[in-house]
Amino acid sequence: MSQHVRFYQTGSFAVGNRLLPIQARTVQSDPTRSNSLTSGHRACRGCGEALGARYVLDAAMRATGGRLVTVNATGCLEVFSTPYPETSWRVPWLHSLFGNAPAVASGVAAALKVRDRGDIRVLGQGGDGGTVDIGFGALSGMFERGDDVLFVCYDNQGYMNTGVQRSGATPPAARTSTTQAVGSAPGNVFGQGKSAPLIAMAHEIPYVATATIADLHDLESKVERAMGLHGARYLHVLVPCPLGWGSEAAQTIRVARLAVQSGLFPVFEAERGNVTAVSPIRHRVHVEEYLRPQIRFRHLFEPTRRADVIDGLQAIADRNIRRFGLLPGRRHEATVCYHAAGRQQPGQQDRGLANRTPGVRGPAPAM
Ligand SMILES: Cc1ncc(C[n+]2csc(CCOP(=O)(O)OP(=O)(O)O)c2C)c(N)n1
Ligand code: SF4
Repeated sequence: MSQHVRFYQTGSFAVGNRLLPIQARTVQSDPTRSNSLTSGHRACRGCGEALGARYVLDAAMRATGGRLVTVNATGCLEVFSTPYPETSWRVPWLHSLFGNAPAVASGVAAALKVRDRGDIRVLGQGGDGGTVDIGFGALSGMFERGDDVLFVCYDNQGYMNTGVQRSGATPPAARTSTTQAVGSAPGNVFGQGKSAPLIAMAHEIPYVATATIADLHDLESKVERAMGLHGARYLHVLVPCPLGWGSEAAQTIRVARLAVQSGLFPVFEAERGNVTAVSPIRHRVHVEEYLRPQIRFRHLFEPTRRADVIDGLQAIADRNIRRFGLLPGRRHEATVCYHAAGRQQPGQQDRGLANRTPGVRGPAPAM
């Protein structure tokens, strides 16, 4: 007798792997996966970047049948994984400088093309300092030329490897070693910095996406999707850093999820400058729930609660929610964005990746 099984999803809303058909299971559940970033590295406990990189690289390896070269900017990921003469990488891996990983990745792709080895794919990777700030010109050039590279930014919202300095991806009010919690507007200033995903979209490249380590199914499928395309592609992954954020090592996934649920980190996909899919917020939280577990925001609660600053951050979250249409059933500010005149491509539909709604478009939000 057949029995109807109901799933009651909680927490991450992720259905366990064993309940999914084989083709829908995660790469990490496959015992024959490449194991690209293996044990023995020296990342901090609970490092979101190590987790994100492992999922990204194994997914890319599966998507390319193991024909992959990766280029790595200087930063935590490079430093903790390759203390010479040791390495945790089990893929062809090049260390570039802090600021030139996109250019080196472009060069590798060009060299492979010249040698008629276009079957070997290229993935560049770096932290937000290397990507959003110092490597940004090289990244923009890579986008502009349409080089056949997927560039992945592991966004821990600071220059963590050298002592938690502010980057262009550090959120307002966050304390870093260069934005101290002092004065009437403590921490990083409001209104500065930039959204690399939105700037990537402005280049109208084939694929731009954001993801977090709170939804690893989604992260893997975005990597697979990106590797199924050619040309310049960009993936921006939020990876909490227990050391720099002052969050518990055991809370890394939860903190990443709260960033999404609060609206502070919108998760979406875009093709040729149009947002084509978003991950809706199913359980909305006030930004305070995201801020509280992190010491970098402690000055907003002690010695007195800074309602004005918290409200400012909530306004950013609300703006993201509105503009990306992150709450299912709510109307969003639908507009078409990021088209140079005459170059508009039709928006494309969601291709069935988990947890997303298709066709939401909006102008530049604060991320
Ligand atoms: C031109 C140059 N300036 C500064 C440095 C020192 N440096 C190495 S890694 C790093 C910060 C890396 O930050 P990010 O890219 O965000 O990666 P994370 O360590 O946070 O993962 C800095 C400033 C360098 N190697 N080269
Ligand atoms: S400082 Fe942050 S990003 Fe670097 S290894 Fe530690 S937890 Fe990971």
